[in-house]
Amino acid sequence: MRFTHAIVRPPAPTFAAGLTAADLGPPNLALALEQHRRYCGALEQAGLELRHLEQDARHPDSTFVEDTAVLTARGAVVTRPGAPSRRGEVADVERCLRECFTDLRHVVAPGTVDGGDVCEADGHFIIGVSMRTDEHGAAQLAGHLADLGYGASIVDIRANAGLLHLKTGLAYLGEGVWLAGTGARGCLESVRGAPLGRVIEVAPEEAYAANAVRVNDVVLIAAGYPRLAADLTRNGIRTVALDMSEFRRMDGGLSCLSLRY
Ligand code: CIR
Repeated sequence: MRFTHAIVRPPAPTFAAGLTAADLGPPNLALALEQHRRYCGALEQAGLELRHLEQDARHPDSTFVEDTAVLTARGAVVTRPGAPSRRGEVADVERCLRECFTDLRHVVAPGTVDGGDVCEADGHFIIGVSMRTDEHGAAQLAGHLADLGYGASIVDIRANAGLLHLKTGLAYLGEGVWLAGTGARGCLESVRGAPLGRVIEVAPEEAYAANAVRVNDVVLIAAGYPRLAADLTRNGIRTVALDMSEFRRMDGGLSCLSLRY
């Protein structure tokens, strides 16, 4: 699907206080802001008009806007993030979504969903039950998507300790092509209804790079993962590499920094 817009939010002054298990040391805020600016530039270059939310110091993880909603061409679903410290992030995002989506739905308690657990492939949505997304939330989201006319498959990724979210290890690049880390590849086998052409495997030492994102004619990838970059080029896929070092320290990847629609 072609995107025309994206919602983004720069990292907050409190960014270093966010949730992380990465053990890579605290992020440098100035560098994170610079990397975020470049990320925004790449989205604009890919043809998107950006809606910038203001920094939110009350929510250190608020730059990871992807987790707060699931956007489709027919409507939007505001999530209820699995981490209690992140629940308040949805208010500003919802306000922004109200201006562009007439059909706006919600995941409600006790369900939880993080948008990072939702991978769309040509109108079919794979929803990962994870540390953050639970069965109630996944079922609610699948119901909303069915109402909007979309199919969904629910997969359980909890046995995969390396996956915070489904999209930590899986990306759909369009035209039946997937990117999958070793832990996430198996998810695709149980999925019915999603286009399954080629799977490009991400080497274990480049696992972080599996969180890539297709934006119109290009695929944004994290800089510093030469094997994956070469594999994509060999497959005729145009890539744009972006430095993500400071977001990686906070367990965040490329897809989490925007909500595309
Ligand atoms: C968190 O743990 O919630 C944030 N520090 C990182 C969220 C990354 N989001 C994503 O992968 N969709």
